[in-house]
Amino acid sequence: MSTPFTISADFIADHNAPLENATTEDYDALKRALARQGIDAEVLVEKVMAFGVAIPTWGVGTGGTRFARFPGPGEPRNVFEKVDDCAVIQRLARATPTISPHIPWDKVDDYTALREQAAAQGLAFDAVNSNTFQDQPGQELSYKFGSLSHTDASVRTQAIAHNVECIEIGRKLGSKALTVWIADGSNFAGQSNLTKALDRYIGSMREIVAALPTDWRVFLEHKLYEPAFYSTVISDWGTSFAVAQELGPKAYCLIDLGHHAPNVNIEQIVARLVRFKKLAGFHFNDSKYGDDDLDSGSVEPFRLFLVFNELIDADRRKAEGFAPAYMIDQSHNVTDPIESLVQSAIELQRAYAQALIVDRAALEAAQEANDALAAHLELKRAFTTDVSPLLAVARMRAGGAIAPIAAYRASSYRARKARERPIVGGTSAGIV
Ligand code: AFD
Ligand code: MN
Ligand code: MN
Repeated sequence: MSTPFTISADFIADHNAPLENATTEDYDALKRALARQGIDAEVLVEKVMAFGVAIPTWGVGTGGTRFARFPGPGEPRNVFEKVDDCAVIQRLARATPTISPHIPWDKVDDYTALREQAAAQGLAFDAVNSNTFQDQPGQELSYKFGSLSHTDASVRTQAIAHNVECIEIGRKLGSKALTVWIADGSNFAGQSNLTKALDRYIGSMREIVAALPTDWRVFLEHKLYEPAFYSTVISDWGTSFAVAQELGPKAYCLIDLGHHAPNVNIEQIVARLVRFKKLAGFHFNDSKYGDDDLDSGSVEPFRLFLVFNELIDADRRKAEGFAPAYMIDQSHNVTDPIESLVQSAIELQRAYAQALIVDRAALEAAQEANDALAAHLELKRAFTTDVSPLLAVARMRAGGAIAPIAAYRASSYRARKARERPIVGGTSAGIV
């Protein structure tokens, strides 16, 4: 088989060439403006260059809803091709050096080969996501009525074994964490004993935690509804936190931004979990109504900024045990997934850079003096600063594209993939 087409460093450099002068000019202007506020733009560029968020393997395939999925041309047909797409995202935006795999969707015979293929393109593997929310072909027992919290012990045993297998696969890939999201819950009042279901989940999770290598963590992902519509077993951060406490020092709480009721103060949840040393990290996305899995920063960029504001606050305080893992979890239904993921990674960098611009001393002084408006204006000043030139310079210095979406479109990558990857019938990405 011929080597798959990719976007080369030379192509990116050529695309950057006519844009470099204007980018530098804009950056210099921003640098001067920031210097007047006592901020060194060069330090920010370095921090932005060091920022990394993991791409979920399912994110590079077209997503869907329960109504339909409209596949795009040239979709990756297996995890090796997903890695190729992740590599292109990283080449263009230089913000996504890791991949978060999903088992069994990404199961292969040779994990060393998969790890090496990723490493050859400068990529490593982040948290492994288990899947006990679907039945797989040939699976002995069904998850229709739950998995880790199922009433039947043999179903729980099967779900535990799957998670242990995910850990084994993750070890081969170089991961250090397992993310567990379960669809367990109920659709009718009275269907499930709410206390016993949680007890059974905790019992199952204890066995999974016992199987974790010493240097591994487990991330518990809560979600208030869907696919169960009356109750879910791990419904909210409070349940997640209480369970993580019972499970001990290897268990942490993962925040998927879409997994809360509308208007919930997510940044405050971040602060709480940091305070109690239980913040695992994030599945970044955006939403309007529920678990919409829209592109990060596309609906509520200010909320995203406020989340990063809490993260920077924790980082500055050197909060004990603070080591959040960043992942994207989006479903791209109407866009080219590569474009969405490139832009989402940039939006995350933007929120991060803006949060770094907050004058922490000024903010604290206003808070201590109960000057509500001054405190708010300090955040707004940072949030309304256009850091785009700074992000562009960070990408340029890292070898990425100044204008990543334009470069991607000019490369004809998707058209090339459409020819290289003829549809073989059904993709393994699933509907997420
Ligand atoms: C579903 C869940 C959750 C999870 C993802 C991958 O809502 O966000 O992270 O599947 O397992 O979308
Ligand atoms: Mn998620
Ligand atoms: Mn979700």
